[in-house]
Amino acid sequence: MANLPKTAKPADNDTALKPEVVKPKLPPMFKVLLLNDDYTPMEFVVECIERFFNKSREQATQIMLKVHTEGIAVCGVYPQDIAETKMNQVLSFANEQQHPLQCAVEPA
Ligand code: TYC
Repeated sequence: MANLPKTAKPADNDTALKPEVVKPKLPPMFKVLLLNDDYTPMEFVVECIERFFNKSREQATQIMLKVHTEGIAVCGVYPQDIAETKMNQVLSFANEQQHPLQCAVEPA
């Protein structure tokens, strides 16, 4: 800057050379929740969590017990389309087996 002649326009050069900052935009995330009820067997809930949320039997059991004792728990957090697909998979599977298990999606 100090050696530029008075007539030079350093701002033009600065703009041309400025490196572009690329900020990856992450999608909004959604929680998939399981709700407690008095009728769905614990084993069936564990099976759902293992199958649709890719959890180990131990993780699935902990999540099921959280729902059972606290009324609700998060099974996973995903972009909206994936969260809704998982919710629908749980609801279809529960319906097929005639269990009243409820599942919901909400913004994380
Ligand atoms: N409360 C159920 C029972 O005692 C078990 C259960 C757990 C049901 C989690 C739903 O999302 C649920 N059989």
